[in-house]
Amino acid sequence: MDIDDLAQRILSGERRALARAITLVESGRADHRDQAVTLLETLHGHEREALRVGLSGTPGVGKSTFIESFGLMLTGQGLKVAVLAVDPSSSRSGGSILGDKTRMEHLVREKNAFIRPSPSQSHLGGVARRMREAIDLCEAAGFDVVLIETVGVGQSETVVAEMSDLFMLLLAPAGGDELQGVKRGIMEMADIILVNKADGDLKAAATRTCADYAGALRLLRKRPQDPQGFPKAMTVSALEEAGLETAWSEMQTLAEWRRAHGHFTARRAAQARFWFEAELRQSLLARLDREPMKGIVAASGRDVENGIQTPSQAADRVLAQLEGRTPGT
Ligand SMILES: Nc1nc2c(ncn2[C@@H]2O[C@H](COP(=O)(O)OP(=O)(O)OP(=O)(O)O)[C@@H](O)[C@H]2O)c(=O)[nH]1
Ligand SMILES: [Mg+2]
Repeated sequence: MDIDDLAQRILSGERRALARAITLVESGRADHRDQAVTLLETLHGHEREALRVGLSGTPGVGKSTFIESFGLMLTGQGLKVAVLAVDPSSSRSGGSILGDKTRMEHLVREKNAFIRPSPSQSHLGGVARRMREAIDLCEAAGFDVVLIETVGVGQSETVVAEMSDLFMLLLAPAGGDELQGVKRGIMEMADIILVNKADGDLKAAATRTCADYAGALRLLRKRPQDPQGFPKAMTVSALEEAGLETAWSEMQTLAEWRRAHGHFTARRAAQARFWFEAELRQSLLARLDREPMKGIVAASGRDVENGIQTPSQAADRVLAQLEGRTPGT
């Protein structure tokens, strides 16, 4: 594969080249990994800054429908929109892929849109790296907005928030006045809460739910990266395409304020650092699972079992091997 050629085609915004590059970064093959690393290095510094918008919500809340309507509104304004999905549980069926593509049937056909379903990888660490790299590739291809969708399970929200400039939480109207058991930590990450399905019979409930969340948001500790009035809650209807323009203008207001006050760049810098450290830790652990370290770890484990070495002694010896130093020094 000619990596320079692929890089040029990505930079000129060719969607097929982008798709091919994402396949490359997703691949588990060592030679593909080398090519992916070369490609990302070639493109590094040529990316144009997109607005990265994370979007999370429980199954059925309307994420795909929202992205379809919202994405179409953006492409209608002449913007280029990429949609990426993080779904660590997608390996369960491999099915959310097809599901999403059919639910986004209009956006799929838009020439200024690019939709990439979840990879069928279940390990969140691997998913996170692939996602970050896919975002970089989308920026190299000149997309204006990158929407990163995740279904709210496990740690995936945190992962998505750590790679987004803005983080949206999508909620459904609740029956009574109870908050929907949204974990405090997730509320704290949200920049804008979108109460979806504010239409028909659900409209009144959506308005109430929105007011409840607006109240709950006011109780949270003030964050330095927010202007007056943020984080905020608002109602939308993905189905009836209502409130989408307001949502977009709120996102832009927030992004512009953060840009003007240095928070935008600072957040990206902190995220880059976070991912560096995450990757370093993950790579170190992976080395312990590979030969020759794997065998050394296993042998040390047997020594500890048999009382030949203490756990600390054995751990130090293994690390000494990794670092190329004499144990105990
Ligand atoms: N009334 C109403 N229904 C909606 C709205 N948005 C989505 N729905 C419906 O809610 C159901 C789930 O929508 P999806 O967009 O598939 O939800 P999702 O969050 O992507 O779901 P998963 O991919 O399973 O996590 C579908 O039947 C949609 O038609 C809305 O704004 N109003
Ligand atoms: Mg969906």
